[in-house]
Amino acid sequence: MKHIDITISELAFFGGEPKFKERLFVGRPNIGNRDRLLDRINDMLDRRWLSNNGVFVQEFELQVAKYLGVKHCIAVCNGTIALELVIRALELKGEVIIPSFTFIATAHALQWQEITPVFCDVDPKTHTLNPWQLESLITPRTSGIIGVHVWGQPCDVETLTEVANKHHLKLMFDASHAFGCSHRGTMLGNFGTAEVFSFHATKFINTFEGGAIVTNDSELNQKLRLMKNFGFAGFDNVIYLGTNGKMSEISAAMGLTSLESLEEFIEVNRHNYLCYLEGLAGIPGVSLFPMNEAEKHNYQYVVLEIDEEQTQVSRDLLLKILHAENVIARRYFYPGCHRMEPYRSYFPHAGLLLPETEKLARRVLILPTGTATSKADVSKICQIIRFVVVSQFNDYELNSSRIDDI
Ligand code: T4K
Repeated sequence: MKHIDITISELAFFGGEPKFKERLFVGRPNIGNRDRLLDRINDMLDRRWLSNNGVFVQEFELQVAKYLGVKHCIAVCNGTIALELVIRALELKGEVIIPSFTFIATAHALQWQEITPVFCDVDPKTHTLNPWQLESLITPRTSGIIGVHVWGQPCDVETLTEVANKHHLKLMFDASHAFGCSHRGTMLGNFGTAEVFSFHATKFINTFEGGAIVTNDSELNQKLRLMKNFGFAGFDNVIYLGTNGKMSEISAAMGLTSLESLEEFIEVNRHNYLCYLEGLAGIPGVSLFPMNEAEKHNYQYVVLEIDEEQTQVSRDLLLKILHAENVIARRYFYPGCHRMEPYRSYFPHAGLLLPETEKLARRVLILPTGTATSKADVSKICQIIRFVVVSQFNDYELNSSRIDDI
């Protein structure tokens, strides 16, 4: 690991030159084999078939289903529409229990259909739904549960399934982060009645914009296929209420190209993760969310947890210092869905039942990874963090009002 010398005054936060000339982003897209992509785009143009269940979409659906070992894959235009479609197809209504510690789309997909998201706390170890608290939130209006495999970490699917069965609730999963991850040897995508993936540009497998629903339920598959295409069953024949959730051919072309490099992307992510682990080892109060090496994982989110009492440097100060160095780290999912509109106005006291979510939202920082992030980048990021937390920074007479001013 190449060592860089840093002094306080050289930090960009205090007016020094940023350590990175170009900004380093979380969620920089993986591109894959450009020639393969361009060939596919040329084929698509030659065929003059750009959308509506074209050959690339069909091939993409087959490959995703095969990879996950699931019966049906329905490719759609993004992960949010995928959630909305499943919620509607399962006839969820009234209240649905979800974690507040998730991307806002999980909550919005419900509220959009006038279903109330009821926010449940998460287990601080796994960052996923706490099934024990969940049971206490069930009311006569509850119709379902949406677990989120946040960071690709599987929910406690066994307990959630038990609770759902016991109370006759529908169970689905938002697996937006979890393509390529397994639970007890089975690929995520096989749990609940249906699971939803996002293939947004920022995901390690991307279709520019895109998503997919996977299910082993053949009846649900038929229904979803109608729903994503306005309810059309052949020319001029609408037999169901639907919307436009179709994936385009150019998206599927990108998806197929992405899938060809899947193992390589995972290897790069894993390598970066291990470099972060090594580079951050031993810094008091700084830890990386652990990845279970016994399972398949995509390693697409590098999740740093800052214990402010130990570091004496707040997560938000560290964020500002990294941003000044052109490392655009992110605070997913600050401040928690319950503190965002419209939920903040609807449920102003929701935070009282969400202590772990509130703590997590204050301690998590996501660091750049993926094919656009090199080993040298990771090393430099780690050294900045180490310097800020461990070395002279703590001795430096930095008064807090000065930090607040920035
Ligand atoms: N459920 C969960 C649990 C999710 O995490 C998400 C999406 C969904 C549902 C909904 O799926 P989609 O409908 O999006 O398919 C980003 C993504 O936009 C979002 O897809 C993702 N989760 C979320 C975790 O991260 P933002 O608000 O951070 O987006 P944005 O545009 O700031 O992008 C993040 C960074 O990526 C930027 O700093 C710049 C970089 N970037 C982005 C794009 C689009 C690039 O370098 N190149 C690009 O082309 O939400």
